Amino acid sequence: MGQCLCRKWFQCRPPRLLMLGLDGTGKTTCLYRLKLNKTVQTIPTIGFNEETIATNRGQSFVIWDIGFHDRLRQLWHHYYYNTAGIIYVVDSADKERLAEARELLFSILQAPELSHGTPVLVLANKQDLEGSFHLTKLTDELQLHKLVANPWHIQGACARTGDGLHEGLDELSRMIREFNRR
Ligand SMILES: Nc1nc2c(ncn2[C@@H]2O[C@H](COP(=O)(O)OP(=O)(O)OP(=O)(O)O)[C@@H](O)[C@H]2O)c(=O)[nH]1
Ligand SMILES: [Mg+2]
Repeated sequence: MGQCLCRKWFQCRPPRLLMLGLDGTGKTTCLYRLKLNKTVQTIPTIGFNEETIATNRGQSFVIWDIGFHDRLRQLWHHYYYNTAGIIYVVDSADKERLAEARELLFSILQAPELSHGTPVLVLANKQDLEGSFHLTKLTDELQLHKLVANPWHIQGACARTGDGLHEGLDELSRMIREFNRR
């Protein structure tokens, strides 16, 4: 009975997206830019933030922004069940951590709950910073072409202005619709 109610509750809610990425890439700033259309002052997220966000086309998603804190990362897999899509946030100007970002992305997508085609939006955030990598370079560095089991899209973004965020979400929404049709 309890399990049945729990499943029904999940089914009534808008599809859930997980926002993941290394610490300080701007996940929380992206989330609240989408929600409030302003730049919020953030501190490293302990636990997670949850907000319901509507796309330009009126599709709603529940987005969970999960902190990167070391101990929390070991719990990430508990959130993978019933995830409609991943928003993977990268700091486009942090060239020294791109290899780490790539390894993290590939390790996330090895999880059985996500490895069967869960769509991925890579948000190349902080495009406003001088020296930030362009999308083609980031695509190479992150080796996105090796992601064959998961449809993916890379979108340049700036959480401080909101540039690219809704475009990225629209594309993720399209990939999720396509995945669900199959
Ligand atoms: N210049 C610039 N700074 C940004 C942008 N997005 C976020 N920041 C800054 O990056 C810093 C970290 O942002 P957060 O949103 O806290 O990062 P986070 O990914 O949530 O970090 P954790 O919660 O520790 O995992 C803050 O100082 C933000 O203001 C952006 O697009 N451009
Ligand atoms: Mg955060």
